[in-house]
Amino acid sequence: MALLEILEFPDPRLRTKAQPVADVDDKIRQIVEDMFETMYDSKGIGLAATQVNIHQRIIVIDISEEKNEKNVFINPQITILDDVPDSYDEGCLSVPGFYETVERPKKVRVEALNQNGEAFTIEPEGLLAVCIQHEIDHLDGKLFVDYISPIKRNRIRKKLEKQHRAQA
Ligand code: GNR
Ligand code: NI
Repeated sequence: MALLEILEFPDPRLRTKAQPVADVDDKIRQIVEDMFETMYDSKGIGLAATQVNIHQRIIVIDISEEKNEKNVFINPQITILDDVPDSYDEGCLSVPGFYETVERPKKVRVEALNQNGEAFTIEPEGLLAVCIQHEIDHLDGKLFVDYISPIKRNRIRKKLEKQHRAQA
């Protein structure tokens, strides 16, 4: 078990495109466990491997109140089922303290492997659909701030850069 460091915007490593997992082995299962530990410790509902500087296509999510519903998505493939947009006030552990409304397709299908390497398909709606799309974006080097105006994005970037300088 280990807590991993979460990269913060505008760290350029968050722009890395993650590679597919070739084999769901014990090493991958260890990464998944460390990602859950890190996500729960940070009070997040999801975490993509990119955020902890591991550039493989691995996502963990738990949107339950009780924090007892682990969902693992390895090599996720997404299909938009309903292009009708749904807006949600999104936050991100890599953009701490900032929330902005983002529109995404309301209904998607996601095919992925679980931590045992077994394929499964879900058709999430609501918060789970939002979260999965947010996490898959991370694996492609994308952040929710890419959907907001450049003025707002630069304001957030400057505030976080200032915080990072103060911490250094
Ligand atoms: O903890 C998180 N909450 C959240 C709220 C609305 C939309 C998306 C998210 S994901 C975020 C954790 C995170 O940064 N995952 O990448
Ligand atoms: Ni995020």
